Amino acid sequence: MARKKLALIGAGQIGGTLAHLIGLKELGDVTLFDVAESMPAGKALDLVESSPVSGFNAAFTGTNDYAGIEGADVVIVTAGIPRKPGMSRDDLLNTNAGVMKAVGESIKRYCPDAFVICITNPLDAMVWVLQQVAGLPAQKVVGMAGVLDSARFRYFLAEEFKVSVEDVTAFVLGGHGDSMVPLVRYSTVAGIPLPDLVKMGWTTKEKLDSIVQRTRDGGAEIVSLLKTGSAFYAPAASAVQMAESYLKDQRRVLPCAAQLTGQYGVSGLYVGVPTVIGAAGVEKIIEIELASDEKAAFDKSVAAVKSLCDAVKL
Ligand code: TXD
Repeated sequence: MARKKLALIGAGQIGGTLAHLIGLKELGDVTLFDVAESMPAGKALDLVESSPVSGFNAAFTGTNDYAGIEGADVVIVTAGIPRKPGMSRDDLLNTNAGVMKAVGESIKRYCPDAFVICITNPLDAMVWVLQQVAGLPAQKVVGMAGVLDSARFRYFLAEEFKVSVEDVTAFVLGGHGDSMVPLVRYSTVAGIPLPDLVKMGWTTKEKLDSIVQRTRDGGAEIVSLLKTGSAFYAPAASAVQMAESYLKDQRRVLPCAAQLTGQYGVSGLYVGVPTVIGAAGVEKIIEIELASDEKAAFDKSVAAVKSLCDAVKL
């Protein structure tokens, strides 16, 4: 069977890390695209020269011509500008919306059957623009944020409980912004919900609240430490997990920005919700029962996403 093809639109910090992880997991051939002259070709060559050492077989190419993404099975979009210290995710809105328009038109032209994962910020608005411009079915276009936000939440919880990160599950709903909704009630250590762990004396409500806030501020914490650029290792690992679930039909239950068509009382917006990702893309949107305070927080997050989308000028 021919190797799959993954096109990475944006070959910067996340794009290069995506390519490396895809190679190490031998998910398929990789085409890196960027507007930066010859940089994608340089990264592709450097990466594929690592293949004899790391033991993977794949063709890696870099291009400044969108035609290079022709026939891609998966497209991962990081094109645009990242945040600088003091900038909010929302400050990137119209610059990156313009980039998404060009990217969407190229996907429509060269690989309309692809599964598209958008990473570019402000994520919930960018994936919405991308799907509209590309004209692909909504179940084939998702945003990566929830896997990253829940990974951060899971890591902080594992640190607090001194248990393996693999035994911590976490639920994060809503937009990829300060209003994201980490759901304590549905997050667990080996199936034991966090509220029970408080009763068992493993932690306190105050500690959990500070972990929730640190999760919300996860991106800003990295940005302030790096001084230039934003997080890229965990975002790349998160998007690769989504791509792998699609390519291998794993049907992972992953929090993604998916287009809602009435679920949670929302229509026509992309919001972070639990989804099942398989060979058909978003195969299911899981609609959980929210308590009144959780619903209020979710609705606030949806309102923040809507105001971002309303502010997009294409
Ligand atoms: O969870 C999430 N979704 C977020 C997303 C997590 C972290 C970072 N988040 C966002 O991803 C970030 O705010 C940016 O919007 C993207 C990409 O972040 P990255 O750190 O990879 O940014 P870089 O290193 O600046 O890479 C962006 C590349 C860069 O090489 C530019 O030359 C290229 O995008 N670029 C373009 N490529 C194609 N077409 C156009 N128009 C273009 N403009 C810039």
